[in-house]
Amino acid sequence: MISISEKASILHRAARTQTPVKQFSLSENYSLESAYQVQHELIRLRQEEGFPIVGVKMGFTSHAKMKQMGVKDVIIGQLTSDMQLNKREPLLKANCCHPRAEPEIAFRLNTDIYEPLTANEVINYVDRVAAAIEIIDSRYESFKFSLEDVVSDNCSSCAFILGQWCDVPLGLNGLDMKMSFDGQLETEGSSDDILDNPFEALAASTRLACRYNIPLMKGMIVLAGASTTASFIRKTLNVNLRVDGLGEASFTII
Ligand code: 0L1
Ligand code: MG
Repeated sequence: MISISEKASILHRAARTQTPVKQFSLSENYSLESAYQVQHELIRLRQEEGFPIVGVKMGFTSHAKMKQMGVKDVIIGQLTSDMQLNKREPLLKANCCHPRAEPEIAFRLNTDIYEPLTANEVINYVDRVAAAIEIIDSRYESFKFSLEDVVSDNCSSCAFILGQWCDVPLGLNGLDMKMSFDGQLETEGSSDDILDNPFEALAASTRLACRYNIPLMKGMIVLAGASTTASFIRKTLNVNLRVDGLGEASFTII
C-alpha cells in the first residue's frame, strides 16, 4: 500500500518530469476521502514551490462524461497560480504528458464561502464570469484512472486560460460554446451541458469544497466544468473558444 504522501510525491514528480505513472487503483483499493487527502498533499507540494491556490475546478460536469466514468457526482480539484496562462504566454507541450483542451465557463468569487449554497443563492457570491479553456493532462499512463486516482491527481488539471471578465447575467442557459483548433471547429456544445446550468456546477463546488476542506475565498476562480468531452492536442495549435454573450478565450500551444 502506497502512503498518501508517497502517492502525492509520485504524482508531483510525474507532472514535473512529464512521465506518466501507473494508476494506483490497479494495485490497491482506496477511498475517495484518502484520494482528496492525496490531492491536498499534492497541492501543498505546489505551494512549497511558491504557487498559491487561486481557485478550484469542477470535473465530470457533463452527463455524458459521468456515464462514461460510471460515476454519479462531480469532482473538485484545485488551481494554483502557475496553471494560469496569459494571452502572450504559450503553453509548452514539452511541459505536458498528453494534453487535452476543454471548453468551460469561469466565475470569480466576490465573497469567502464557508457553507454549501444552492444555485439560486450562489449567484450573489460571484461578481464576474468569463469564457475559459481548461487544459487537462492526466499524470497516469494512457489517461486511464479510477475515480479515486483522478481525484488524487487533482482531477487531471494542468493549465487554464480566461477570456475577458464580464458582468454576471441573470441566466447562463442556452449559450452556444464553440471551440476551434487553428480556425477549424473542433467541438460545439451548450452551457446547458454543464450540469444543466453552470450555476448548478458553481453550487456543487461549494458543497464539495465544504466537504473536503478546500478554500473558496474572495477573488478566487471557479472553473465550472466542460460542456463537451475534451479534445486531444497533438501538435502546435492556436486554440480558441467563443461563448455566446461572454466573448472568447484563446491560447497557443507550441
Ligand atoms: O475537467 C474535467 O472534467 C476532467 C476531469 C478529470 C477526468 C479527465 O481527465 O478526463
Ligand atoms: Mg475541466
